[in-house]
Amino acid sequence: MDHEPETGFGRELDDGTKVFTNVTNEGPVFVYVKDGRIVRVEPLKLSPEDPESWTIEARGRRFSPPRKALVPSYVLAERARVYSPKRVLYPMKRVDFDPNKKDRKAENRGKSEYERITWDEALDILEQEITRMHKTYGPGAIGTTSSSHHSWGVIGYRLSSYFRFIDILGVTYADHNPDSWEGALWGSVHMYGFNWGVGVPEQNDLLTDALQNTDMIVLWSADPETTLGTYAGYETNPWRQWLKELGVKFVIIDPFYNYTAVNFADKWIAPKPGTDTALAAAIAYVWIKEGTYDKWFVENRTVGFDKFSDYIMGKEDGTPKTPEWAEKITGVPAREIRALAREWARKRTMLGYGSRPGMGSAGRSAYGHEWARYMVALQAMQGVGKPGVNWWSTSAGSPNTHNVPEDSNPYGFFFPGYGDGGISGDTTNTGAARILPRGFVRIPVSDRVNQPGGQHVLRLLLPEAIMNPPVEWRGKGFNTISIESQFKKYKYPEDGYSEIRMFWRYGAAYIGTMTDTNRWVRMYRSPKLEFVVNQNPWFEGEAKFADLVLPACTSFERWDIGEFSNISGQSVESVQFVNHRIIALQMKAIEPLGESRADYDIFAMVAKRLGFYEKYTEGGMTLLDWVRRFYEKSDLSKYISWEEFKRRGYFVVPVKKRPITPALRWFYEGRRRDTVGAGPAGGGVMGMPDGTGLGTQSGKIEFEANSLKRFDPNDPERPPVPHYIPAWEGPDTPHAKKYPLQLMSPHARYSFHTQYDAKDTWIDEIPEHRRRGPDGYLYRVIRVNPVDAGPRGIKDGDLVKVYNDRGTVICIAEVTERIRPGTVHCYQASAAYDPMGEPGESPDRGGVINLLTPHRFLSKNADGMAPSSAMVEVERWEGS
Ligand SMILES: Nc1nc2c(c(=O)[nH]1)N[C@H]1C(S)=C(S)[C@@H](COP(=O)(O)OP(=O)(O)OC[C@H]3O[C@@H](n4cnc5c(=O)[nH]c(N)nc54)[C@H](O)[C@@H]3O)O[C@H]1N2
Ligand SMILES: Nc1nc2c(c(=O)[nH]1)N[C@H]1C(S)=C(S)[C@@H](COP(=O)(O)OP(=O)(O)OC[C@H]3O[C@@H](n4cnc5c(=O)[nH]c(N)nc54)[C@H](O)[C@@H]3O)O[C@H]1N2
Ligand SMILES: [Mo]
Repeated sequence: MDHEPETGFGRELDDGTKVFTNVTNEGPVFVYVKDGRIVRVEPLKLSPEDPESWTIEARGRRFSPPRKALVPSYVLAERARVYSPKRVLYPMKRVDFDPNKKDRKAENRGKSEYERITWDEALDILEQEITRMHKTYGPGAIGTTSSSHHSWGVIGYRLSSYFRFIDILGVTYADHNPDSWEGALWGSVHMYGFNWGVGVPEQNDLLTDALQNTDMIVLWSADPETTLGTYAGYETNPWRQWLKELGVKFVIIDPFYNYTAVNFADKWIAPKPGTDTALAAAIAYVWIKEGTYDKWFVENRTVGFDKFSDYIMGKEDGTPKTPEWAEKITGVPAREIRALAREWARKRTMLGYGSRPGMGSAGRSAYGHEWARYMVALQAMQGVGKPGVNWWSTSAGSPNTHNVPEDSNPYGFFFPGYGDGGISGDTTNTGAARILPRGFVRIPVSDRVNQPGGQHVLRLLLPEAIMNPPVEWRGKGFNTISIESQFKKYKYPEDGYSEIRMFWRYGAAYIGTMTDTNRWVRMYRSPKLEFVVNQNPWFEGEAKFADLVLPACTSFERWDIGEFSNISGQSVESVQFVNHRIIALQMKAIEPLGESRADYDIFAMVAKRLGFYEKYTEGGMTLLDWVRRFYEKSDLSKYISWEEFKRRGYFVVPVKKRPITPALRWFYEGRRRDTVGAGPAGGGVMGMPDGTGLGTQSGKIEFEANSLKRFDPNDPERPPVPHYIPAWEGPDTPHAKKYPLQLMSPHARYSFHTQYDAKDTWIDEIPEHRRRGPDGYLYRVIRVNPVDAGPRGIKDGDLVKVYNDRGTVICIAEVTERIRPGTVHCYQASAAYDPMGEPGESPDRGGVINLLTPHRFLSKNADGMAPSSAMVEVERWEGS
């Protein structure tokens, strides 16, 4: 669809170079375009005309942030990524896929070549197959899912254009597991509520609180220097510098000497992966034994402590959880555990578990919910909410204005985040309820209902659902509607629904990002999938298993609008992960490369063939029309004219001086909630209807969880009181005989999942990301301790075979003491699945470490992913 010939966007330099604005997953940028080509992408810098930055006064100093967007390294590779030789430039068809033959030669998926076809031919195939699905099988036959992530922009985001399309089309959606927060959602919420925030506790004003009051920060399975506040770029790096300058002590608990440790650690503690719960239990033991926990808080703000204490002190099972007990399990010396416990109790300490509290690889592991509950328990024992004491990972809580409408809160300024669902208006799967009444989207509710949507499936089970149905699981998607919603059982296929026969994959990352992913390869090659479509900007990963590949353009080739780091939806405080609230036009800087198209335009073309173009486009709205609507309906239009916004390309929300309301201070002091955030009744009310208390049954922190007691008081895998339970795959299970090394696969420093990996850009030449093997191929790096490398004859730079029963991956070894002995470390999310023989059965040299992770769930009734519990063996590989 052509956009209006509206002009006046961006500015022009003397030499004719145009400067446009855009927003990436990790921050806003200026885009320089000359002769129709992007020549440079640089971080957006504020000008003196932009509003003043905030200042925090603490301990005799004043702190103010740098006046530019601090984007991470990989954002600087955007230009290279747009022009990557891996781009899909035309619609492509697998050569041996014939839509007019019954035999689709599914077994050739992943092996066959592709041929260029026209958009008309592609649309013919889509129209024929979608119609055939509806007519032959009825509702449910079209399966689809997006990745957890996408490219930035509220109009183009996966919850927006894509959801609008599939909701009208009617599909079987593969729901997302709460990948980022498995531990928190299946664990922490049973102790402190915050289910509406996917288990992440509120973070309001904790930067101010920490600068003023905190003495020590414990980062537990958290590396904010690498994983940021998820979408906040390097905005918080100066915060850690300030804390350091003030003399705040940093303790890092991580089997890997992570980048935050490199920059800031005063103390590094390296437990064996998966044993953190035992370490935490021993800390609790020291506090109880020595009487150094906050007794007043435990008495007045928590329930069930007696039972918890019985477990810790050994009354329940005869085993006191002493530091000596924990030393045997964790490998951390008892004296270090005692020293940490004592210092923690003595000092005002922040605990960051995960790069935002609730995240962290340790929660994506066997019984990861128990670890997450201990993270809640420890701070509950130290009086969470009092000055300087909270759950905080140094990645959230700046003094920015709240993301709530100005007319509902004098300190608010509302601009939608992707979590509000953009143009989808989908109130089931997004936070659209927040924006619908404001007229951002106008189609009536009845049209937004995903017609066959009674059937859905958990994406983690998709391979089994396709190849070996039926399947059953607990919880639908993020399950945030109530604490109990995760207990509900679902099945696929639903009674009377068709199984999935066609799969429309929006994105191409899952072989790199899901677990035990040779399963995904086998699924794609099953004849039960009669037709597979992939829609992605690059030809990589799953795209190579599709019958039809649709070329999506990047967000530099289409219109959009977005705010730095603003998630909104379940996380209205996400605007406090950054230093300035920057809302920018995401300008179409260049024409889409080749015949690639904006996703919205692709969906509109298909909708036209199927007869719902008017409905999908709300009567012919272009992307730029939608952008303009979002400008008008948000608070933006109250502050800056369209003409000026077009010219400047961005707007910085002025900071309003407002009272500081640190997270959970109200809870500590027993007041009504005064923090702004999501939650029942949209902000004022937390757990109890009168606005006091947390979202648990008692309104207090529950050491013994009422919800779990009601569900199954005898569940040995997730008992009402949290326990240390040895992992189902670890150094003490039979797996270790054949595969003695623990594999860690956390989030990559130099890519956002698959999104900057293996695109033939300079990112792949960063030696901590990929390294060139003797054959010139760029392999992913696996870190091996000298203690493990030596006996295996592995030297730095050797190619190695990493394997277990699930698969084999060829990597390049980095021999380093940054990883504890017995453990190897390779970042997850390779974009390049590159099997050396039969797909799904042969060694992969693309570096897809998730071929090796287990698909078993956290525990019996907690159906989340646990990639962190994997055992492997590593040996030298001579290259055949
Ligand atoms: N081993 C291990 N595995 C993990 C984790 C771990 O810690 N360890 N972490 C888990 C977590 S927390 C997450 S969030 C997931 C992430 O897993 P994913 O969300 O699957 O990862 P991404 O690479 O971000 O996937 C985004 C996809 O969208 C595509 N895309 C981007 N922009 C556009 C666009 O404009 N149009 C179209 N059509 N496509 C686009 C990209 O090309 C890419 O294929 O991984 C999980 N997997
Ligand atoms: N650069 C970059 N930033 C990102 C992302 C990305 O892909 N790249 N992804 C974003 C997303 S979607 C998310 S959900 C967040 C994730 O943010 P997090 O969940 O916090 O990140 P992870 O890398 O999974 O884990 C953090 C740390 O846990 C450590 N760890 C692993 N296993 C264990 C263990 O058993 N015990 C202990 N104590 N530590 C352990 C790892 O070494 C790592 O340093 O990051 C976001 N930010
Ligand atoms: Mo995530």
